[in-house]
Amino acid sequence: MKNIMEAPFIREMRKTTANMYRMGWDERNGGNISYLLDESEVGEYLDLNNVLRTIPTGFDASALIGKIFVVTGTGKYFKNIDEDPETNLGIVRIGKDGTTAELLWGYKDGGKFTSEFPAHMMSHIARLSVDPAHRVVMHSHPTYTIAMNTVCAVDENEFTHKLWQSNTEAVVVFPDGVGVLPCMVCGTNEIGIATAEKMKEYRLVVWTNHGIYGTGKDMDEAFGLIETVEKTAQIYMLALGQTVNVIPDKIIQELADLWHQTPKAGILKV
Ligand code: 2HA
Ligand code: ZN
Repeated sequence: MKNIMEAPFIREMRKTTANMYRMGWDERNGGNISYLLDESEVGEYLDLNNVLRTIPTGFDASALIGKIFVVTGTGKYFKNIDEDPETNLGIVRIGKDGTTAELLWGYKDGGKFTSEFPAHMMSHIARLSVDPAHRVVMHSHPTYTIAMNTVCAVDENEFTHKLWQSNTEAVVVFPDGVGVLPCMVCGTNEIGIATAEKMKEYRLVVWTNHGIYGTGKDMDEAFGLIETVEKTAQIYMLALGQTVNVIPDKIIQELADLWHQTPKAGILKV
């Protein structure tokens, strides 16, 4: 058996969560990540027959039976993951009943996965249904994204348009736009269901007054999506009330054309 601390997926979790903390996106226990792993790769590091304990999921995850994820722990700080991955992270497999998770490694202090586990798992199901290469769900509290969401209507076409108008990178990085949910109680199955519904259409979903979800086929894609929204929201907020130049719709369309992207329909007037 190889040393799990050397596993690429554990290194990636340590590096990414440390980065997100330093970006100022994940204060205290804010934020969570789940990453769908390849069973044969995990099998190089762990005995897949050795279930340490089982944890109820609280919802039906039948669509993910047998799938293995590394997931950040509830109440745990991104700041601390790098120095103690085995306490702050866990590797879980969705059990045969679809309503329990089998702990294979981690949560060493008796802990469990993030309170946003329903939103994560339901989002994985939704993204896998439209993109079989999908792997990562990342949730975070980036400051300017939350600020911009505070001053904009809960209207995903309008929010997406404002982002595309503020930074020429935006339409190229997220031509599919940003979904927006109204303010809801977090940590519930209800917000999970609502998030997953949006995830059938979007890789990015804003939770009003709370934060953002980014998804992708790897850590770079999910991180890069959130990073680009946050950078653009920062530009928007720094210029708020004094904006003179916004990117015209014709240029937004031409940027998308240049990079062979199709902007979400119904936003641009060209
Ligand atoms: O786990 O970010 O949404 C802390 C959170 C809850
Ligand atoms: Zn949160």
